[in-house]
Amino acid sequence: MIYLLTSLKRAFFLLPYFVILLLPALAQDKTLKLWYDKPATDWMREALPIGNGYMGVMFFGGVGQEQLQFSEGTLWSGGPHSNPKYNHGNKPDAWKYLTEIRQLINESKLKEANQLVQRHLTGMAPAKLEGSTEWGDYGAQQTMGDLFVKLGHGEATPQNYHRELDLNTATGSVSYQIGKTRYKRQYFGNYPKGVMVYSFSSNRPEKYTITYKTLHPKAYERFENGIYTFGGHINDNKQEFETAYRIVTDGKISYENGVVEVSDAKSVQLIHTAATDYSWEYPTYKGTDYKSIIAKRLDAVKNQRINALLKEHTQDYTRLFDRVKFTLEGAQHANVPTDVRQRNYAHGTEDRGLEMLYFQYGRYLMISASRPGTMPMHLQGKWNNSTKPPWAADYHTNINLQMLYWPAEVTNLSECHIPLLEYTASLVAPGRQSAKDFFNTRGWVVNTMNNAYGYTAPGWELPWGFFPGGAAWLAQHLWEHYEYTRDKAYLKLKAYPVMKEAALFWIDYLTPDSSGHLVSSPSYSPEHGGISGGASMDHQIAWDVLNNCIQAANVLGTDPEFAQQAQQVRDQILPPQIGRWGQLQEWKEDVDDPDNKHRHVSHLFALHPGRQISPLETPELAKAAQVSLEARGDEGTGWSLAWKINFWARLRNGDRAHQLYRLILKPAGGASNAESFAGGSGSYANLLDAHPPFQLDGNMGATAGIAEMLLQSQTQTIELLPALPSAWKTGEISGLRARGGYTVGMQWADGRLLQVSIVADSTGECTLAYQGKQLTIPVTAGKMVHISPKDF
Ligand code: FUC
Repeated sequence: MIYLLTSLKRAFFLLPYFVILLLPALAQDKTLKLWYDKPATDWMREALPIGNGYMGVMFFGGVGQEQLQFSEGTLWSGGPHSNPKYNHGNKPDAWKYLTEIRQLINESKLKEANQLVQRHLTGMAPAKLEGSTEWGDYGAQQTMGDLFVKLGHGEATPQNYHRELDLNTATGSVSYQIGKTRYKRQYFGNYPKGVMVYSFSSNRPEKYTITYKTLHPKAYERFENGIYTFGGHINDNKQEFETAYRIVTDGKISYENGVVEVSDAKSVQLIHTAATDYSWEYPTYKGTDYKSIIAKRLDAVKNQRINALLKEHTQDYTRLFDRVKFTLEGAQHANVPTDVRQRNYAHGTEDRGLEMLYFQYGRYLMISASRPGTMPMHLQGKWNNSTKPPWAADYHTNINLQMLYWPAEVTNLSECHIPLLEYTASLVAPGRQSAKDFFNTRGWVVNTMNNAYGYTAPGWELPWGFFPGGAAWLAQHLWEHYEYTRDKAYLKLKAYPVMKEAALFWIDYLTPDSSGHLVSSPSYSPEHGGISGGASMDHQIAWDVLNNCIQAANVLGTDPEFAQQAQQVRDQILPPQIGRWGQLQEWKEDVDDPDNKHRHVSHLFALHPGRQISPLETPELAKAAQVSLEARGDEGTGWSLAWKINFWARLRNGDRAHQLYRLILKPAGGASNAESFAGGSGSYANLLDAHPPFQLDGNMGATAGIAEMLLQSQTQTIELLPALPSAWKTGEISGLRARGGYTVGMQWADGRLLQVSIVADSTGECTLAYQGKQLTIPVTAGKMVHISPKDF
C-alpha cells in the first residue's frame, strides 16, 4: 500500500493527464462545517449566523434554553418619521462657500479652508429627539429581539453535545443527550417562502416554553390558530413591524401572557417570519403592507411538512452555493472543533481545510443575507443584536459597503449583488439634492455614511464625513455587474443612467489647478489626513466612473458627445503621483508620512478595486503602490487586512496575500461590541470577522481576495493563477466567473497549472494569460473548452 501511494505520488508530478484523472477524487469537501462541542455564550464571538435574505438569526445552542436572536433588514430607527425637519442631512445653499474654500486652498490657507468646510460643507448632525437612540434622526438598523425556547429538562449536563453550521446545506443544528433522551434541533432559512424554520425534537416527550423579548414597544400580541403574533413599533419614528411564528407540534399547546407552552412533545417546529412597514421609496420610506406579507407567508406554509421546506431551501441554496467548488490538497482538520482548529492554525498548524472553509463561509453569508428583494447587507450583514449598534450598522460607502459585495460576481453569486445595485439606484434621487445643495453640480452623491432614509449629505464631522466619491464607487458595481454578465438591457435601462449621473457630478466638481490638471477640491482622503487640493482616491474614482461610462456609451452606441466630454475630463485629471520616498501619493501634495500605519489605504484604489494601475500596464505606478503598501504594514482592522489581500494579489504576490489571509483567520481580541480598534483584528470563534467589533466586510473582502489570487480579469484577459501562494501547491477550483461572461475552472499541482476549463456565455474569442504568456481561443456559447499550459 505504501509502495502504491509512493508510486502514485511520483506519477502525480510526472504525468499531468494522470493527475487530471486523480483530482476529481478531491470532490467538494463534505466537511465544510463550523462545529463546536459547547453552546455559545457570547453573541458576537460564538453564536452562529443563519438567514433567509430578509432576516438574520443567530443561534446559541444553549442546553436548557435556546436563544434565537433575530433582525430584519428593513427595521430602522430615525428618518423622516422621527423628525419632520429631517432633510437627508442637506444644507441648502451650502455650495455658496465653495469658491472661497477653493481660494483658501490655492493660497495654502488649509486651516481656514478646513474651518469653512466644517461649518458649511458638513451634513446635519443627527437631531436627538425624544425617544431616539444615540443616532437620533440619522437612525440605526435595529435588532427585532430574541425568541427564547426553554426546555423542560433545564440546565442539565449533556453528553455528546454538538453544535454546527453546515455550509453545504445552510443548516444549523444542535444535538446532545441527557440520560437516555436524545435531543436534536435543526435551523434553516427558506428564502423562497421568506421564513426561518427552527425544529426541536427528542425521542421522549419534552416540555417547551417559548417567549419573545424585544426592547421595542408592543402594540399587540396574540396566539390564534397555532400562530403567535407580536406587533410593535420603533420608538422614535413609529415604524411598525410584526413578527410571527406558526407552531407545528405533536404536543399540547397553551398560551398565556405572551408565553407559549408546549407539553408532551416529541417534536416542535416554529416557522418564523417578520416584516415592517418600511418602503424603499424616497422621500416617504413608508407604506409596505407588512401584515399581509406575514399572513401570506404563514398561509403558504400551512400544510407544508418541514422536510418539504427543507428540500425547497436546500435546492434554492445549493443552486447558488454549489457553483463554486474549491479544494486544496494538504492538511485538513475538520474533525477538530472550529475554535480549537482556529487557535491551532494561529499557532502554526497547517490547515488548508480551514482556509477553504473561510472562503466558502463568505459565500454562505452572502447567500444567507442578500437576495433579490431584500435590503443590501449592512456593516454586520443582516446580523445585528442591538438597538444601538456600532456605526449604526449602516451603509458606509468609503470602503465597507463596496467590500461587502466584492465577492458577488467573481464567486458566481451575481443574483446576490442585486440588492446593492438596486440600493445604489435608490440613492440617485436624494443624492441629486445633496449634489445641488453642497456642490451646485449635476449628478448625485453619497458620502461616507448612509442610512435607510437617503442620508446622502457629507457626514457631520471632519475628516471622516466628507467623501462625495461614495456614489461613483458604488456606480462601479453596476458596471461590474454588466462586465460579468454582459447583459446589455440591464446596462441600458438600469446601470448606465446611474453611472452617467455619478460621472456628471465629477465633470462639474473637478476644478483646474495651476498646472491645468483637474483636481478634487476640497477633498479628504477617507478618514485620514486633512483637507487637500486633491485627494488621490477622488481622482482615481472619478477616472474610474468616467472610464466606465465611456466604455458603456460605446457598448450601447449612445451619447457620443457625452462620451467625448467624459474622455476629455478623464484625461485631464491629475494622474497618480509618485512622491519623495517612492510612494504613491495619497494627496496632490507630497506629504505622505512613511511611518503612518492608518487602516485606510484609499490611494491604492486605482490598483484595487480600480484598474488604472497594474504591474503589467503601469509598472512604475504599481511599484509605487507597493512602496506605500509596505510602509502601511500588515496590521489593521479586519477590512483593512482583507483589502491588503486583494492589493497583494493584484501585485501578483501570492505569498504576501496568503500571509494577510492568515492574519484574518487569527483569533480576534478586543472588547465586546465596542467601537474600539484596539485588541486586534482577526476572526471570532464563529469565524465572523473582527474589525473589532464584528463587521462582515472583512469576511467578504477576504473571500474576494482568495478569488483574486486565483483568477483576475480586469485587463480584458483572463489571468490564471496570478498570485498562487506557495502553500497552495496542489488544488482545484471551479465555477469562478471572469469579466466578459466566462465560467472558469482550474487544476494545478506543485504550483503549476495543469488544466483550465472555460465555458463562455456567448460565442466569440477569449484571451487567457498564464505566467506572462497569452493565448486567444475561439469559444462557443455554453460549450466547455479545455486548455493545458502546453497550448500557450
Ligand atoms: C469606516 C472605517 C472604520 C469602520 C467604519 C464602520 O469609517 O474607518 O474603521 O469600519 O467604517
